[in-house]
Amino acid sequence: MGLKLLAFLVAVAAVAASAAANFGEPNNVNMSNYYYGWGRPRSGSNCSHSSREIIVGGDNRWQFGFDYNSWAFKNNPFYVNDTLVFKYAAPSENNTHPHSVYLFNDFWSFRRCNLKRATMLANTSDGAGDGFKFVLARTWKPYYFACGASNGFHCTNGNMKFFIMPRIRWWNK
Ligand SMILES: [Cu+2]
Repeated sequence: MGLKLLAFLVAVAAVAASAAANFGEPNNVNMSNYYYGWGRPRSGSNCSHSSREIIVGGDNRWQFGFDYNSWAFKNNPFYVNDTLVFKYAAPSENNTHPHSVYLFNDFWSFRRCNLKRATMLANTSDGAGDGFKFVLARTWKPYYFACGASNGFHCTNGNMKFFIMPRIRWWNK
């Protein structure tokens, strides 16, 4: 390696180190902290991140026709111990095709909206009031959600399906 290249690399490293120091906690930066902190916050640092409560669909809540696939994509990443809240009206005279929440076991059932082997998480009344809350408890395995109304019609034609692969939040471990 030429001396010029070496000097260049040292300069780049110095700039990167000072940049990292500027973004870190100002009173508490030394080289060992800096290296340990690279990529993930140190344990014991006062990060205020904690598990979140996320309303599925945001202001659109859980309804026919909203693009939940895009919603999930835009709201990534989701973390283990985050809580999803499904909000939808209970059955009534004006609501004759009420929503529900199902969990598929596998990708192909999800793709086809095949509810045969799916698990009902919430019935048509559970989404009223504060909504139905579901904690993302596991990781490395996707959750496949859908509405079960009209034998899968809301899933196939109403976009009421999405999947989430929760990540581990390192700084809570
Ligand atoms: Cu539905």
